[in-house]
Amino acid sequence: MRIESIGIHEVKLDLKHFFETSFARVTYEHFLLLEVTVDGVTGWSECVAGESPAYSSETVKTALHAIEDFIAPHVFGCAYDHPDDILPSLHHVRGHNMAKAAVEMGAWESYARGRGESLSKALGGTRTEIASGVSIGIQDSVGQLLEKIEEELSAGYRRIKMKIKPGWDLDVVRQVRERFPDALLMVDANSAYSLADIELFQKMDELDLMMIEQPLHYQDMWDHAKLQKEIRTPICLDESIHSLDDARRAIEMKATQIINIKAGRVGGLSSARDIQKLAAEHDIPVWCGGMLESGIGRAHNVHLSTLSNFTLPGDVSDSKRYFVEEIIEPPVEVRSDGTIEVPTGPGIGYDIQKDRIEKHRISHRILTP
Ligand code: OSB
Ligand code: MG
Repeated sequence: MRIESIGIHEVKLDLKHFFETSFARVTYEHFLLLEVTVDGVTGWSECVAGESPAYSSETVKTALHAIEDFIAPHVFGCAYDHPDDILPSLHHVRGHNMAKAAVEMGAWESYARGRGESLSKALGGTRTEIASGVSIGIQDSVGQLLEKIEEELSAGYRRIKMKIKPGWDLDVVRQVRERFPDALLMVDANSAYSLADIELFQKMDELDLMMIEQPLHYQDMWDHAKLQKEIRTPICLDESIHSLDDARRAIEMKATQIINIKAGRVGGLSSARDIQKLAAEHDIPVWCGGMLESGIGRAHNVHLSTLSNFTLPGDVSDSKRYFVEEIIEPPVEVRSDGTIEVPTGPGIGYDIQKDRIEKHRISHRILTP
């Protein structure tokens, strides 16, 4: 395999509704789409680095810098046997997982297309449909949150994740639980708390949550292990896990009982596949996280979710919840039973709408050796 060129489209898409986490409220997404040509076949991917270094230290600009100045020049000089070889070949570039993942995922998509098989099949996935959950941001009022949850449950979603932050936590979640006694509920704190908040999480134990996602610091495992000893509700790590080794350490330390896997955060699809396998060997279930992706990143998530240890509903939901205009056809659709059918065509199996990408594009470059 030879990576011959990398096209980079920098895009901004407006969200239909703001999305608020403990760290920020966003009204649009600013991201990169990559066209990676390998042996004459072009694959598409999405870089999940955001405009600001809020979820992780990577940003759109750092990803552009890392890809243009370090990652692309290196991969152009390599002859690979398989997409699995790309991430290890970049070991001399520290960090920048989202930038590396974007290149690797584009190469994976090209690899699957070249073989005439779906990305799911190329990855070794077995599911023909995946179970879908939703992530609901912090709202302006509890009434608004209850209304949204009602809507998503009637649309068929299998589980509801609520974002929490200090001041929007126990009391809000308690009201949600009272209103929806049987729903599968979980919360995501995006690192907004510390060990000083143990009592708050002990009180949450009464609310029958499936898990608490990343309550503590974004680089921590040790304090999560300490917190887990004090509460019954399983902790699920997101921000803290960037590699197979991180996953192993978190499991050994008992810092996580469930793992949220995002290919961008862990350096690509090969790493994501390896983490779900390692987790299975320790009876740790995983699910596919989301980064408010457009259709291209969303489609990658659909295929990744078909691997065998993705046994919990993920944050991979219907395209129509997100952007004013989607850039793939058909959009990713969730059926009334809360599942998404996995496309069987080559690669991601959705058609990329280049005219729409151009319409929302703010820069474009093509990197070649
Ligand atoms: O922590 O999982 C997260 C969105 C942006 C950044 C971080 C996260 C999220 C989500 C949204 O929870 C998931 C989605 O619907 O894409
Ligand atoms: Mg999260």
